[in-house]
Amino acid sequence: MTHTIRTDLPASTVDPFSDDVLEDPSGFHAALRDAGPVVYLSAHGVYAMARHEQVHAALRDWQGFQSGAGVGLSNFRHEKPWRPPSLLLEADPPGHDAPRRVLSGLLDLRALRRLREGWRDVAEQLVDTVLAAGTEFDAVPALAEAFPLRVFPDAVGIPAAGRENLLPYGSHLFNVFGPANERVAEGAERAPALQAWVTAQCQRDQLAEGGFGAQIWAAADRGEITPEQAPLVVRSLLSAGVDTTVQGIAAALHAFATHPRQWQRLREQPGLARIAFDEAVRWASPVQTFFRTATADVRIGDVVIPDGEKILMFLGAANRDPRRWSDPDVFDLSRDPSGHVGFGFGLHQCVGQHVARLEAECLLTALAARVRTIEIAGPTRRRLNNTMRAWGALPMRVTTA
Ligand code: OVM
Repeated sequence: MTHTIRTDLPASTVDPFSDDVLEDPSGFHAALRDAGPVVYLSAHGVYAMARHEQVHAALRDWQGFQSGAGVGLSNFRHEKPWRPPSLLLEADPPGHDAPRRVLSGLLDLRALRRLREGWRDVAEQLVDTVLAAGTEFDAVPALAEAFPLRVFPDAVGIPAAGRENLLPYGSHLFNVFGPANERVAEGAERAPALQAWVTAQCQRDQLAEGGFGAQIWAAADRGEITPEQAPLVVRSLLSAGVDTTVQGIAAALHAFATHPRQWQRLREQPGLARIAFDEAVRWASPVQTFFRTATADVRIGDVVIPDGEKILMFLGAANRDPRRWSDPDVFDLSRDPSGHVGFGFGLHQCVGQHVARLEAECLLTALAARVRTIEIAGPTRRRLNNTMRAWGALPMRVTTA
């Protein structure tokens, strides 16, 4: 691949999607932030923002930095998308707005109240079962995967069969936002079957009465979206709602296992569970990056980003920018994490964030009532992904209360 060479702005030759960077991006993130407000990434011929101020401002400016040309490296102005684009994530107003309105209505705090009690019971049961089996376990499958997979697909209303496809589907989907590297190649073989399975779950006759899926179809009956849009809106739930919450919860568990005093604070004050989850999302940024595309020549300081160029937004770097946060690398329940960009910001800010917070709150509260101490019990392992900062294994040892 050849790209225009820009010599008039700070540049980096580092590939943000290489194994080394994904394993531990902190040094690269610091270098990007320090290089300037906009940095050219010659490995992919794209621009980058890693400081909180610029990332926040660009995410807010949906007119200047569009999503409709794709939020991955692939530019839909020139390349055919690998799947029909998301009506929310990969869309701009006005088309974006009706699907967004339907989902925000279904997933707002009030609408989720009916789920709280049941999810709390499931969390308590799950934690009791895990603890009954022993005080050493891998928290990724035992808790971080088990809890969302137990509550969320039921809430959407998809059939039980085939749910084991959700995580492999998500893993590939989040890889494909990056370059066509070996991670994408490894997932390519299974991708068509996973895609077909997900598409089939989005049809009206598959979706249980009362679930989010059926409610999306009901919104189509009321004319709020078209019947053609309904399955794609359901698909957004299945795409954005599983890996993200799994890895958000994994991040919170890892944070507490490595910050024992913060765990004690949560135990003393379980009402901190929601703040704790947002602080974990700031601290770990499970969704690390998304691209935008410049809709005109845009000037940032002395740099002009030309129309049509891709800009990589480093959410994880912005969330640890010392220009914005004091002691950014410290996981601290007494900080106010609001303003973090771990859920994005602006028009596209995570429409499922209340679902994610409710899941995390239920699980953390159930754990805090039963577990006195948590520590890492063996070698942890990352699951490298082009978009997500994910855990593959988190061996933990707990003592019970
Ligand atoms: C979607 C979608 C897919 C992946 C992530 C996401 C974080 C949305 O299909 O709408 O948001």
